[in-house]
Amino acid sequence: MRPGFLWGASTSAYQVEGAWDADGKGLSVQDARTEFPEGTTDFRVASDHYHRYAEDVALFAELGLKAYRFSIAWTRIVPDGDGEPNPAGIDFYHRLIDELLAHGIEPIVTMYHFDLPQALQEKGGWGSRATVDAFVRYAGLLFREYGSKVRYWLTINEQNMMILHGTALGLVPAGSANPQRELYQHNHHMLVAQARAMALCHELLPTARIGPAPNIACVYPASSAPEDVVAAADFAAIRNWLYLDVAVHGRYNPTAWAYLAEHGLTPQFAEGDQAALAAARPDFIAFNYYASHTVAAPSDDGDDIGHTGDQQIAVGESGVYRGTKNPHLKTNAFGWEVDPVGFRTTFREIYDRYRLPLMVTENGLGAFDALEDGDVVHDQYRIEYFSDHIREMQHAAADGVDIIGYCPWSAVDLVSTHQGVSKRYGFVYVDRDEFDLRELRRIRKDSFHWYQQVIARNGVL
Ligand code: BGP
Repeated sequence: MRPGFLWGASTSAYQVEGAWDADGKGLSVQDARTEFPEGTTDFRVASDHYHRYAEDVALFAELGLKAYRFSIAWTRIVPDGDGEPNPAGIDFYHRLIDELLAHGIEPIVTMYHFDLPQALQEKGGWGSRATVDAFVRYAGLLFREYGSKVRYWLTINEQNMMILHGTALGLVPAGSANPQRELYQHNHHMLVAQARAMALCHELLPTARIGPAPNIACVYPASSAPEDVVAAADFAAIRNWLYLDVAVHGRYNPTAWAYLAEHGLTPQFAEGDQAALAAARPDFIAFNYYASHTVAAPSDDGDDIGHTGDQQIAVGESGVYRGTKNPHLKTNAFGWEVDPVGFRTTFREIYDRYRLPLMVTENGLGAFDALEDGDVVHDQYRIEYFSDHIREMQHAAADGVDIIGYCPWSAVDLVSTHQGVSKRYGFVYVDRDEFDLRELRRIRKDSFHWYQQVIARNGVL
């Protein structure tokens, strides 16, 4: 890759830090969760990165990371989301950032990764415009505190997943009368919050770079039948472009807007929203990529909840599109379709549409890793996954796409959003299972040694 390429790795606060109530931290919606899809999931201790960050950063330095993408827990900085800041929480991220910089690792900061302050959630969450103002104030605080040290900012992680799977990710309480309608209003508020935060970043930190971080998937039509092709384009507009069109161009994607209008889901604009959306433009686009989706035209029987390409959540919407299995792709241990060539296509599609530099903020393989005698983890499957994806990323760069960084998921084992601690992603193994924390020892996996070589050779596989 080009000189200065940001070879990195990613985590998020609530999945890695633990210390859920330490040093004045407030409760987030993740801490307040009582039900988990796959049984007990422990975000309270997680990988205890909060207390072990120095040890972890030393491992990242040994790995050779040029960048580390992590999120700041809003509730460490402002425990109730919009009141008094918490000096101890602010200090933690200063220490983490200083440690990274001391090792020559560029910090890439996500401002919000699924962990809305519970106090804001109780006042209506993203359904309330007060949350927009709270986010912008929180953003200002981050820019003022860390702006002299942090060059790369990400606004909101996977906003599209929060909307598309809103009840699962806890945005809208189960039992709401019209969750979809509420979610698209939440979405609009997040888009406005993001635009205002980007504008504020540019005002306060003229040399910083800021961008959105959605999950973007390659979408295939199930066949060359024209109806399938239209359904795939509709799904891509609803899943991908709705979010990026607003972030980049300040206006909704017309296909997605037509879908919202047809289903009675269009959000209410308040005075000033359109101007706020139009006034901000990102400096780059970050995206998370795990899998592709294959989509067919809706069926006549109205049963369109079909197959899922990833996230364990069915894809399909009656009368709009139906998810199908892609016969050309293999699946991982959790049923996610693995599609490295789709990664190349996704780079090209995003770059063609927006002509902004691209950064990958997540890409990775969840697996049941086994710790063997002698403290080794032979995760050859992960090495293959990453080589295939890095190779395709290099093809995309050769195709002319401007790519500035690659931060796979995850730097170190952490708690999976949907599937607890048995599903692992890290280059570093954390010795614990669901109920037994052991000593949370860190063990370098085979993929650690492999990625170390890849970085040292600037991507030569
Ligand atoms: C993304 C999230 C991450 C991470 C990843 C893997 O959607 O941004 O937080 O969890 O997916 O998902 P999972 O943990 O469910 O396998």
